Amino acid sequence: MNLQVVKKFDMGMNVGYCHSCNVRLKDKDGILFVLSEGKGVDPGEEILRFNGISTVWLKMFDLNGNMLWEKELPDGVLPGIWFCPVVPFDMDKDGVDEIYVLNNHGAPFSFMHRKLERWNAETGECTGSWQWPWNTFNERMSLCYRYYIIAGFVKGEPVLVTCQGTYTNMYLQGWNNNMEKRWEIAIMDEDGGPKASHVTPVIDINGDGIDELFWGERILSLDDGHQLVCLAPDYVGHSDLIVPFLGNKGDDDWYVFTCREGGEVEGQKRVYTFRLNGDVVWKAVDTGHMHTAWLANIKGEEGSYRKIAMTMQQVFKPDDCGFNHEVTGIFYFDAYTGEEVDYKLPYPGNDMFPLDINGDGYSEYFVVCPEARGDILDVEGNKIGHIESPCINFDGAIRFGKILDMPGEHIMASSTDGRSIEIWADLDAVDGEIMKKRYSLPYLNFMQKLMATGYNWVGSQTNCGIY
Ligand SMILES: [Ca+2]
Ligand SMILES: [Ca+2]
Ligand SMILES: [Ca+2]
Repeated sequence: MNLQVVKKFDMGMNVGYCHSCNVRLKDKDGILFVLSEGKGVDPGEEILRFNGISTVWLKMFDLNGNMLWEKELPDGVLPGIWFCPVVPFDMDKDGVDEIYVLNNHGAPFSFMHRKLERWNAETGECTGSWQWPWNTFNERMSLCYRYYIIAGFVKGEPVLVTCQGTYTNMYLQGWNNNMEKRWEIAIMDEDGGPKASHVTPVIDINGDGIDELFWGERILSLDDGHQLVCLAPDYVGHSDLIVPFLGNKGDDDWYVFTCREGGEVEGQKRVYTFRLNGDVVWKAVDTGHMHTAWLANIKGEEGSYRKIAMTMQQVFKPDDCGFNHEVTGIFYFDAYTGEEVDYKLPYPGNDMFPLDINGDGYSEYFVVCPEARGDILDVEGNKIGHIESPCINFDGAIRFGKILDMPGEHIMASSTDGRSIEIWADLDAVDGEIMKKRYSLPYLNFMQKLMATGYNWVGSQTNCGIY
């Protein structure tokens, strides 16, 4: 493995909070960074603090590290993924993305001045502004400021989706390319059923040319917002993660892996894998808040690829600053059968992110716990590399996947001085059959546009899911 910094973007400021997404510019690709010098905040009542935050900047770079433009957002925009989602998307079909930004020209909690804005990706100029829906006005803060911007295609036509709410009432609107409202749905708390996930996979799951949005354990059509299937009508809660993945046993059928955070009731499990019709393939873990999860490819018998699922169970413990997450269990399962796998790694699974850096089809791990921060492990847990970065955390620029058009999967992280963002790649990587299959679908490459909305960047949704 020859792990090197292959791209570097100088932010000209300390990087505290940062998200980014891949952008198609006029004649080249670029990356848009959404960052601030201070910390990011979450609308959760127990954890939102103003101390240590600063204004949000948008900075557009080409892939040679040249900054094309930068703009400081008004101080009403709080630096947090739920307050300020940003999505690049070519709605007018001229081959160049526009940037869709949730801006706020008023006070931090304003509804009146909160606008969906369209910016020119080449110049940063604002070319359109629309009132952001007030749907969650009467909710408490944690419920009210959970905003997403999502995008996808309906038979080649771009559809933008705006969303409000995650845990109770949820409102989604689909927009045509002239920003005429195409559809609108409301999923009300009182109607029961699953709530949203923090991640938003968009993929044409049934091959009819219409993208579907995985909205928690519901699959919604981007065409008209209707629900194709509710995977678990009897589940009333939200899901940390929802991951569509394909069978690798020759059947090439879709599975959907999910783990649940809320809605715990006796008789239901906390970790599920479904078929697309809602049939349960396997389920596991009786109780608890399943806080993170991923899928990885490990070595099976005779060098075969064995897909496993990790999930972490935790409890909230109040502390001096809000609350902490105390890990109460880490589980590994065979992703197809749910059989518990005796898989040993040197660090807790929730402190590691799987990705295929060298392209050989097996996962490597990027470690984020303090004692080994930045280490790269092979699939058996041996250290094979290291990335020196001080800001490897959930606010600090982290992103995975085929970020660039290069072999292997890549890691984005902040530089040692904390003022640049770097992309690391293995210069010896060669894409094997699994990698080629994984990226033969448009899904993961398209999701790199949705990395500055929701928690999509955590595990980058998720590299090892597809194959
Ligand atoms: Ca365009
Ligand atoms: Ca479809
Ligand atoms: Ca690998």
